[in-house]
Amino acid sequence: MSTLQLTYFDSPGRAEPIRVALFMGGLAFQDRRLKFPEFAEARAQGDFPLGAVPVLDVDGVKIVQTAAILRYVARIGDQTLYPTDPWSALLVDSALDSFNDTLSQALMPSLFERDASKKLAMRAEFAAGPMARVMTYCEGLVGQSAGPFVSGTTLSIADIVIALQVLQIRSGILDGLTTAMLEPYPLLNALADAYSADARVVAYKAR
Ligand SMILES: N[C@@H](CCC(=O)N[C@@H](CS)C(=O)NCC(=O)O)C(=O)O
Repeated sequence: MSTLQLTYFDSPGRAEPIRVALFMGGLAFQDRRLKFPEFAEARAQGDFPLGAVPVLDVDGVKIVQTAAILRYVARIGDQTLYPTDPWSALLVDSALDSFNDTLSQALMPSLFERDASKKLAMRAEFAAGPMARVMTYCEGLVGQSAGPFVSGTTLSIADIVIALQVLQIRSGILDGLTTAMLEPYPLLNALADAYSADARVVAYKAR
């Protein structure tokens, strides 16, 4: 069994789906959560291969890229989280990258905007543009499956990422993004509800 350490900020962000997948796989890991000054200091010391987190340290080898880490964690842990069938894996990868890459990158600038009105304008643009495109596409992917997840009844790493994003928007923590903006995506809302009802997710939240 490898020794695993996950480094990220002390926040959900890109690390939370990895933490959930590690938990679902029953994989012990050190959850290294850095305050921003600690992150900056560690980065200055060359602690992160690409200068960004999350970083998964596997037996002393530092690995980056959230999607790659998620697939690895699924393969060594709860293997139901990543399909072995090539078509199903393609759909999971496509949904995963649409949220973890396209949607996250588009949201990022507004997270750092300090001016409240500029932030709201950026969020409106985000919701009408990249968010609408990504959600419409993934709503279609889920619509082609038996539901409630991308791969039918089996929850995958893509579903973890999608659900956490939908739940974050629903929580109201992202100014300018509202539950009403999710109404055009009933299948993604249902996916998030099914995720929240999963016994492993309930246990993760209760730990
Ligand atoms: N493609 C990378 C992106 C990683 C990334 O952008 N991480 C952000 C946090 S969510 C980061 O470390 N930002 C700090 C910085 O670049 O200064 C992934 O999917 O893991």
